[in-house]
Amino acid sequence: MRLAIQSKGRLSEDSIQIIKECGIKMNNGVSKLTSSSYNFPIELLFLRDDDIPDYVADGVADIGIVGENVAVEKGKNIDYIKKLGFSKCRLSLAVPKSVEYKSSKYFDGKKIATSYPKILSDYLNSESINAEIHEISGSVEIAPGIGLADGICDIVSSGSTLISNGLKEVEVIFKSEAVMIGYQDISSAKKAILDQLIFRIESVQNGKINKYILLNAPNEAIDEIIKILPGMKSPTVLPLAQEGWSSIHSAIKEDEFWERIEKLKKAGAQGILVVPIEKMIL
Ligand code: PRT
Ligand code: ZN
Repeated sequence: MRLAIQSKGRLSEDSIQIIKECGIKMNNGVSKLTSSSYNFPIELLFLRDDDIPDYVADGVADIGIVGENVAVEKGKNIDYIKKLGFSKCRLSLAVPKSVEYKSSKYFDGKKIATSYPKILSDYLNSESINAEIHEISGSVEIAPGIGLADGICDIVSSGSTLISNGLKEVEVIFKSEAVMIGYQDISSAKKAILDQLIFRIESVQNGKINKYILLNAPNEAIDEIIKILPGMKSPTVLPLAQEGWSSIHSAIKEDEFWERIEKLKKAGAQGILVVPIEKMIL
């Protein structure tokens, strides 16, 4: 099965990382274009991100990892398999900071520079705004300053590029993150490999959002503590060497941890340890 990933850029490192975390080991081949694995039936194809949707739509690559912004902009016939949680960004409209902006109606009759004409025109149509789209391929943020456009539609992450170009973000029109896309007519043999890969990716993702928690508590407190800990099924309770005390083990979502910790302490928990989980199979 062929997986297309970005050869060099913002998506590359995390795309390779996800493969590594799935236990897939790559051969150090001589080719800069492809690399195959010696312990999983997969071959990586290194491409420019803009080309990935085309390769996947044509079935030259069976799956690919690309920003949703690029996948949707290309508008190809591809399957959206899975969001991957990295390279999060947004596509936003921005105007010079001196503009008194009240609503998206501001853009009626205006000129907007962007590298994302499709996503922008879908947005403008949905808002019934009649604006002129000026497509440029790079350095979109300088367009208003040189008189090329009244506003821009571009990728924003921290927002510092906009600020340093005297612009302000006024509308978020699309939210993006890295996604796995797939060829629509994938063979059943490759689909089986893909299912294995997805299973591994989900195990890694579940591991990342959960923590393993261990704590000690007097036996009288066990029932209450178990109510506070959601756990995978039910927490493990092991007797401690000290009479009348137990150790309780469970998994807890990282974002639930801080709100529950106070309750656990009040219920009598002591010596609380929270450790990372590498993989979690539900
Ligand atoms: O060479 P190739 O064509 O493969 O790469 P590329 O230069 O087209 O893409 P690359 O590597 O820059 O980005 C790949 C993907 O990363 C994008 O398609 C997005 O899905 C995602 N991504 C996440 C970003 C950003 N964050 C980002 N901040 N892509 C671009 N930016 C740029 C943006 O264009 C703007 O110039 O960063 C600037 C804004 O950043 P802030 O932090 O100043 O707001
Ligand atoms: Zn690109």
